[in-house]
Amino acid sequence: MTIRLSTSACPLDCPDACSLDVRVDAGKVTRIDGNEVNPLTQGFICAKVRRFAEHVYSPERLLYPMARTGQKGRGQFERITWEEALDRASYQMKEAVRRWGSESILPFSYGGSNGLISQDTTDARLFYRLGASRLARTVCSVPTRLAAEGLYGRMPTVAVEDYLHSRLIVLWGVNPSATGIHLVPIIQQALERGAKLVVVDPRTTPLAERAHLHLPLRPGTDLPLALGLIRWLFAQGKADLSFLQEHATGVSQLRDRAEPWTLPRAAAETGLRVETLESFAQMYATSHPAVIRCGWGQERNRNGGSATAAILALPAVAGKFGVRGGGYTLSNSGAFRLNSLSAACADPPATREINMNLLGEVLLGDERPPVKVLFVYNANPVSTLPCQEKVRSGMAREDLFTIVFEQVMTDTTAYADLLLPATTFLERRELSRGYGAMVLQDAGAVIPPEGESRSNHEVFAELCRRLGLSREGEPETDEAIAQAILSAHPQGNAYRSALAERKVAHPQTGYAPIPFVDFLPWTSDQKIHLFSEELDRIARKGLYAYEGDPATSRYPLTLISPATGNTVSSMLGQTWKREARLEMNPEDAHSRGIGEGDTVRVFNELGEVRVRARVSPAVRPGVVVLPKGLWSRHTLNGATANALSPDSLSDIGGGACFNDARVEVQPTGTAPPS
Ligand SMILES: Nc1nc2c(c(=O)[nH]1)N[C@H]1C(S)=C(S)[C@@H](COP(=O)(O)OP(=O)(O)OC[C@H]3O[C@@H](n4cnc5c(=O)[nH]c(N)nc54)[C@H](O)[C@@H]3O)O[C@H]1N2
Ligand SMILES: Nc1nc2c(c(=O)[nH]1)N[C@H]1C(S)=C(S)[C@@H](COP(=O)(O)OP(=O)(O)OC[C@H]3O[C@@H](n4cnc5c(=O)[nH]c(N)nc54)[C@H](O)[C@@H]3O)O[C@H]1N2
Ligand code: SF4
Ligand SMILES: [Mo]
Repeated sequence: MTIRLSTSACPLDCPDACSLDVRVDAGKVTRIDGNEVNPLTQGFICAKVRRFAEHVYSPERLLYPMARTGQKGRGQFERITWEEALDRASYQMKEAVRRWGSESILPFSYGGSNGLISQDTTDARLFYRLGASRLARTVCSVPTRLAAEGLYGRMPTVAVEDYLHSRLIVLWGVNPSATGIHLVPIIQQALERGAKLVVVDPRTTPLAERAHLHLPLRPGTDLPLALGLIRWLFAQGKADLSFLQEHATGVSQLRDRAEPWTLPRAAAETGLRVETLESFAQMYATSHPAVIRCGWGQERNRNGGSATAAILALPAVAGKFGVRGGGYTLSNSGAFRLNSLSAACADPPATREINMNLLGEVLLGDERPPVKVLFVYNANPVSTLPCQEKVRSGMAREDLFTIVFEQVMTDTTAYADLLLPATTFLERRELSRGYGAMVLQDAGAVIPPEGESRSNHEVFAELCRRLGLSREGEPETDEAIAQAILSAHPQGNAYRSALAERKVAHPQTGYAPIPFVDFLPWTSDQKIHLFSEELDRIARKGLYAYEGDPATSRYPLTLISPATGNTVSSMLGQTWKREARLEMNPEDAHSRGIGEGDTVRVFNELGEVRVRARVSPAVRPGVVVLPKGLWSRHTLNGATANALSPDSLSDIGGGACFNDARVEVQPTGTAPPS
């Protein structure tokens, strides 16, 4: 039996971008582990990717193109050839252009792969040149990205390895134990060296249990908390005025907007005690170096953009930059300044833009032209979008032609007219860039494609050819696309030789650069814009303006849906066999007559989910938790948290409000005796 050891890189939607060792026995992947190519990986990876072979060889793997035979939503298909599939796809797109105009085509993609080759290359070329509607990819990280861009121009942020040097680590709206596991041992070591840990999260996450201070605030109240801290820093003479003088603009406007948020008022709004806020403020003011790991939990509500901007303003106001382990961490995806789009020769046309959070609304509404062809790839909208019932009804429309390009059968594939089988990252080349770890990796295929699966760039290049949209000499193969992406960057050659020598490249700034030592903000004037005019212009009610809690007496509980270690968004959901639980505080459970394991109805005006309850003090009163990324099979009635999340939008950037659902919970049955 032949055994081969190959290296690869994980391109899944996760900040850590692990470097991998893959063992292949007789052509099959038998073992996946971490190696040391990406220094952050440190030789270990998450359980999900260790078991990724279960996904590659899943009984639910899509191996051939298929066409719908039964009713929409039933998931009945027959095998067809690629030739037929591509003919049908091309025909449907051409017909849509002819009958309703090119904007009746909507490409729909998001986070299946964060690799640079499989998104925004030949796919963009196809849809841009067709003149299709454009998709605003708002389901995640738009408010955080815009806030970081507005204040700091998306400069690279503190490398998580440098947390070893921090004396205070603040985890704000982030749960690394599930969503970026390589930070956990680093925090552990920092704690052993005497660092303090603060966690701002409505739930007692595993790291909140070990924190010196946990602020279980009401969801959506991060803005008053951050502004309260900012006001306090100024009022107590703890703001670093000389740093601000030298490096920041907009200081007085920020102070004005923070002025109403005294600590007692911020405490009342966040549902925390004033003493807790005071302790936090004192710890933050007096600890050096101090770092804030800002996550995404706080962005997914009506105040998400301003809240993130205010959190990111804190290290500037308190003068935390300029030392190793001081400042903040958010996404580092901008650090490489690589751009697939330009390399693919794809220029966005001025066509209609559709906010992906409103997919259900758009499919059901009277938009002109109506969406007639929906092309889904790298995404699982039935599982991951708000207003799930609307998305389902929209996708069930008989006059909508839906193409789903996927690796496995999902809740979304059930609505397809045409199914195209996609390769996984082990079956194709990928150029992967981390958004936490500052690494770029180029990994070839480790095994041949399963069945007839094909990679994204290949299929979209072929569709371009069939529709007469290809141009001579443009990059079409993985090699040509990878080279074009690297060549489009002034440092491309340096990246290329680093990849050849060490299998990994780091950005120009270095692997773990120190903000304000190694570079200044990437804004036009290299200053921090604490009151970005642009953010103030685009924010719904102006920058740092707080919108109050939309809870009603009918739906008094806030439902949040954080990530778990079982899936990456919804990906790998088919390998997770257990029933999901609704977590609720004992106070909320007992007042409703709900006990551990009882079946409950979680509902609001948008829908209803039936699950069993887990009664736990790990979630604060007034908040209930159903995980992100669930599939139909994980609940008792087939609906998931997104059946309850609204399609209202965040203050900045039209982001999703997954953590802004208001619900009521009722018991429907008691647990069977165990
Ligand atoms: N295993 C695994 N890893 C992942 C993912 C996954 O699904 N599974 N998803 C990947 C993706 S796509 C992303 S975007 C990142 C997300 O990474 P994280 O931001 O860490 O993920 P979340 O679980 O969405 O949110 C983090 C925390 O925010 C808390 N939270 C909810 N509402 C609020 C609020 O209003 N304020 C504050 N302060 N906290 C709040 C939640 O309780 C949760 O513990 O993780 C990536 N990594
Ligand atoms: N309730 C709730 N919902 C949420 C969130 C939440 O916090 N709460 N978080 C949101 C967040 S942070 C995100 S990022 C979104 C993610 O939303 P999506 O991007 O829709 O979710 P994924 O589960 O990543 O779906 C990616 C799909 O692409 C497929 N895929 C993977 N690689 C490839 C490939 O190379 N080619 C093709 N054609 N397909 C591929 C995978 O099999 C998977 O089914 O979900 C959001 N949904
Ligand atoms: S999902 Fe994250 S932790 Fe798991 S292997 Fe990929 S990059 Fe590493
Ligand atoms: Mo995300």
